[in-house]
Amino acid sequence: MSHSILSALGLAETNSGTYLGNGEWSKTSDAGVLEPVNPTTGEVLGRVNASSQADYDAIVERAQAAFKVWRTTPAPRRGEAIRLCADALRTHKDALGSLVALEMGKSKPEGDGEVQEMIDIGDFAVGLSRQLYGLTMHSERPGHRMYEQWHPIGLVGIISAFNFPVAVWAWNSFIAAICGDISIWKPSPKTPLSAIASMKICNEALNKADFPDLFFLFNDAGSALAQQFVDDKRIGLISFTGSTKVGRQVGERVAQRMGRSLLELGGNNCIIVDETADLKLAIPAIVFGAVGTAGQRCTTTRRLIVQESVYDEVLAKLITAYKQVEGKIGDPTDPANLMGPLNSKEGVAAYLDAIAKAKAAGGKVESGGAAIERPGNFVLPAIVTGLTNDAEIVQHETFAPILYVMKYRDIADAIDMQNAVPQGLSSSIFTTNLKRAEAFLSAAGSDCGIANVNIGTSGAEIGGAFGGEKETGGGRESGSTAWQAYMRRQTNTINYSDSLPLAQGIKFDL
Ligand code: UN1
Repeated sequence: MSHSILSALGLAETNSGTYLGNGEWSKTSDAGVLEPVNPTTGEVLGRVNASSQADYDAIVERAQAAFKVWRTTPAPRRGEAIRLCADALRTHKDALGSLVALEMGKSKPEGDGEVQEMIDIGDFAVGLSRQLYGLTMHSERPGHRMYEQWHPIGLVGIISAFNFPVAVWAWNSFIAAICGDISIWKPSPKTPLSAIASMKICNEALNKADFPDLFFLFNDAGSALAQQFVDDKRIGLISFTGSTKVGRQVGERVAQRMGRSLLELGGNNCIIVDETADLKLAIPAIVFGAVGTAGQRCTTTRRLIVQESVYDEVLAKLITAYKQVEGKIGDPTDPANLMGPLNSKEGVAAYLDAIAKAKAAGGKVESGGAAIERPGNFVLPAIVTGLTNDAEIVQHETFAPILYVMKYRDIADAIDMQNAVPQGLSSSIFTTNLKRAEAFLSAAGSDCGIANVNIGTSGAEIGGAFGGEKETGGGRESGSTAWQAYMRRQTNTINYSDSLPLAQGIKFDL
């Protein structure tokens, strides 16, 4: 089964982890090997030869050469290149969705959904390639025109995480490409095969149509090349998705060299349910948010704050729904399953550690709370009650399906609780009360980058800007005006008069 998924995408038992451009994959075989593990069985899925220093040097040089051509290619023509990538992804959606399910461990429908996100951002990028608008200003001087334009910044470095092994690359690289940039990708060492397959699909489509190389790839056996990447002055923007701990280091180091960084770090996302909420909507939204992707989305629902008058009813309904999920945990490549394994053994250890800490702090495990006795990294999704929002474990993002359920009396307290965590990614309220919904969305409401009404915290559409505040890192990627992070803004003033008036009315008579 795993063999047929790999071979459908042209992957072999041993693969090069380095795409050098011009259809060329590096032959390096002495820079270490990555061995991604099937999280469902614990078996090694395949081997990936890591990149050498020489590979890295060649990639950056070739990317710089490609940029010289690409930066003056008309943006709508750049859009055409991405249209071809999106079309190729449509052709390979089923196979790539299966590979994501196999290697990452998310369910097959979610793996397909992740590829759909790539296709959607591709379509968005095509349209955007005709809409990289700058503003025109009225000059204070007669006979002068002022406007701004957006130019590409050059090379974009993408460091992505295992949980969205392909979509986050597409969010960054497709938008960067229509902006005129060339991107270099270092994927998670846990999901290199999904990265290699994505590169093959997109670069083959580009090569066939004689486009220059827009996307490069390297895999690092340790962290030496990744560190060099972060410190490399030739990389104008580093877009990093991962933990707050590592993201803080990346942000500091990129700032040290006056580069730009785009950080997508941890979340501690919360749903508020008030006494007017439609529970037919709220319960499935909470369950998908908390259990989907086995709790390994940065947008996963980790906290639930329920008005005290409906608390017992909501908790009972959730426990019933969790029992239904428990019957559908298994091989993620089987589309009948709702939940697969955690991606790694470390993920299981973090889950068990968080459950132990929650219990030690006085928490009660209402559902789940244990690993499942079978091969692979399977756990039962957990519901924990009895902790306060300021408990240390509740304040912490554990990348696993653990939901802390709490009570509130007044909506103002619920909003304060929602905001009282270090992270600020996604948030929702379930209510049919218009005033409460608007208060939640107001400047005095949720402090997150994403705030929703009557839908859950996860599963954002690509059309909006994606990202969050505080320890989530402040970056925005994907839709809306997130493209501006991949370009440099230039203000232009043109004098078409016969005199040289100075701004601010300054006189400087020679
Ligand atoms: C992530 O978990 O890193 O909003 C990204 C969502 C997805 C993206 C998540 N569209 O849940």
